[in-house]
Amino acid sequence: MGTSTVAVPEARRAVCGAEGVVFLTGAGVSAESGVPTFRDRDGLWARFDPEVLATHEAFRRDPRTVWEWYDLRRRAVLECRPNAGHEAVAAFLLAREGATLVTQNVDGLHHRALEEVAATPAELDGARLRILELHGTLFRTRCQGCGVRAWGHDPVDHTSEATLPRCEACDSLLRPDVVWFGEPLDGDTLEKAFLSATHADVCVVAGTSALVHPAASVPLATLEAGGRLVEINPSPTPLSERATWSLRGTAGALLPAILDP
Ligand code: BV8
Ligand code: ZN
Repeated sequence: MGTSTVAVPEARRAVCGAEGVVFLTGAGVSAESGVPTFRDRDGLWARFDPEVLATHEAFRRDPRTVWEWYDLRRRAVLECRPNAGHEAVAAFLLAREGATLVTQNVDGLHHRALEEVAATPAELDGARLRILELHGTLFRTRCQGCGVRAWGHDPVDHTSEATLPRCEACDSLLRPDVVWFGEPLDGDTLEKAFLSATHADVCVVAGTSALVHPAASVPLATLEAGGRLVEINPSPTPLSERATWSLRGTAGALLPAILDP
């Protein structure tokens, strides 16, 4: 397992020479865009604890505070821009039909990078289908009653329960269309993620503490099928000793170093 920068050219050769590549990204990939990660929470939502608020229990008990947190995150993310790491992955996805991106992030920055990098609408549509958002997205709501989903990033009036968004069809409370702790992930999305990981020659894991499951098990599917693992993270994680190359550095620097043509 190479951890020095000598390993970067080797990892680059493995990724660029691979038929099938699967990416797993976490909040660290968006850190350089100014989106605070979950575990080194500072400023903006230091006063909100994700492991308390990102639960159905919290939403049942206090939907107003949960919507306040998600509305704040939506507006913070809309002020951010994709960084060089997002752009390198987007360009790779567009150039390689055998590449799939599995992300835990709900900030939509991978999709925004794709829109910025894509040359034609057809290319964009093809690559979009190969982005799997395991934990949903900040920019969709889901009805608690009838399950209808809707895109949107209008500000939410969370000043009282009476002003929270409700379903036009059945008048139930709308929730953010994300997967909360203790909730199952979408079966079809999860199946596609593990299928692409199993068929990948290389898995590139970037910006995740690899603590949240089942997402953190996706790279293990590549290893168990005989593939190799490149990890990009300034700090070690539970995946580091399993990685073929565990590169200490930021996603904004190392993803372009590994992926750019
Ligand atoms: C489920 C959406 C079952 C909401 C999120 C014990 C063992 C194993 C599992 C469990 C367990 N106890 C409980 C569980 C299950 C639980 C879980 O895994 N808990 C963990 C905390 C132990 N999992 C679940 O509940 C999942 N569901 O298991 O359901 C089930 C089945 C059937 C029926 C009913 C139930 C659901 C998990 C999804 C939770 N939702 N997000 C929202 O976002 O508001 S998870 C949340 O954490 C985000 O998606 C986030 O992405 C994710 C993981 O965090 P990371 O992305 O890794 O971010 P983090 O801050 O941790 O790390 C950042 C990393 O970046 C660091 O390593 C840092 O060094 C690095 N970094 C920093 N800067 C940079 C950088 N890297 C590169 N470049 C930089 N510049
Ligand atoms: Zn409804």
